[in-house]
Amino acid sequence: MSLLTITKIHAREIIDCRGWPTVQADVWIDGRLIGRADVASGRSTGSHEAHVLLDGDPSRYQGLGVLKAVDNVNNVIGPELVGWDVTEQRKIDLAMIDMDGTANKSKLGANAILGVSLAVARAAANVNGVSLYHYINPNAHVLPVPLMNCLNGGKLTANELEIQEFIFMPVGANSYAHALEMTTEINEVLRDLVVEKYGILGTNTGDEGGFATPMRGIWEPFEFMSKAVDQAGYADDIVYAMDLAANSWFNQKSDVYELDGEAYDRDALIELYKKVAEAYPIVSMEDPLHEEDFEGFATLARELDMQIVGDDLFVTNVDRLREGVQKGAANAMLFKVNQIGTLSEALDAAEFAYRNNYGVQVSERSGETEDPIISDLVVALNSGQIKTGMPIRGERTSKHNRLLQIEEELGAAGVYAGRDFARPA
Ligand code: 2PG
Ligand code: MG
Repeated sequence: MSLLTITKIHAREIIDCRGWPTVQADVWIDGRLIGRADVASGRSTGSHEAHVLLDGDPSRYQGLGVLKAVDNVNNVIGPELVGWDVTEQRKIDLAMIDMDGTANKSKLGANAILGVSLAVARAAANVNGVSLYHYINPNAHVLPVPLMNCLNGGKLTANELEIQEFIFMPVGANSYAHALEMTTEINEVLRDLVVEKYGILGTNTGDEGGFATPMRGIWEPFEFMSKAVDQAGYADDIVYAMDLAANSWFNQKSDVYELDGEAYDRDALIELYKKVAEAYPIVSMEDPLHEEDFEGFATLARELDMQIVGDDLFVTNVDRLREGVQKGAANAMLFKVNQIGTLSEALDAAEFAYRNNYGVQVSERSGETEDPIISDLVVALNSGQIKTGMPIRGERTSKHNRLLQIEEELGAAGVYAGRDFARPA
């Protein structure tokens, strides 16, 4: 037995920021607990994501318990991996894929497999005495631009706004710390503007910390955001983005998008996007069309001079991304480890994206825990951009605070991506 040998793997059921159960996994090396990781979960999920194994037992957590997934770690995966070298990430991930044997990890559960995969990576970094981002990539050095989704709608709030996330990006900041400073100042102005028009209840927040104000349509949120940015004095430093999560307001039966009382076919919606992009400096749109419309995503990538990100479209899956690349659909991939279920496969997808000149945007899930692992992953990937919620809820602040630590750790070697967020130099 070497000092790198896994001696025990143990999982437990914990809760995420919605109070829903999820998996936490521990990896022991040489008789000591060395690595721990939590699994995040989505609410506005793509239909091609890896399978989250839930108990379905209505007597606990309305069926949302994850004791079966926990049991699969403790009694199936764990015993099999005892004796393995913790630094063999890829072999371990492949072994779990093999043990599961299904295309979407539905037997053991992507939540079980991912918990182990991430905890193994953490343990390997810790046993080597280095930060996780550095363990994954010794050349990691890019601090990402945070995508601040300050006005929220869709499935992540209780308002009528169809579009899920209205985002500002502090590209003119000179560091991550400076980006956070700008963010807070802008958000406080935005809060005042919201209260002025909608009263204090308008500042209740959604799952990711943005205001869930009863706004409507696509124009009003931009009016508010740009006013807040102007008043805060940052007009030259801020650009805008959206996660439209268009699946959730696409009517499959009638093949139209239903937005603020109007029905748009694909072409009409693209025309609307063009108009909004003429009026505001929008640099990135995620899921502007429904998850099967590769053709429409290709039109957008051709006709709009901005980043088009596939989330539900690609689900961090190399096969979906390959189809996208072949068709010229979008030009960036959202990176969510739990969409695919192992760290190795998610890294494969990012590498495939880069090789085909697609950008990579690392993302939170709406159901997060305090575990800041995506902050290490975004730096490891030198991706240049992270979507991780407004820094006003604990499960979101943990990511921002981890990035502040990493920025300090990297010191002069670190570079804030700024305006190069889509393709950091
Ligand atoms: C998204 C996310 C996170 P969820 O659609 O991008 O912002 O939501 O985790 O619910 O899929
Ligand atoms: Mg999304």
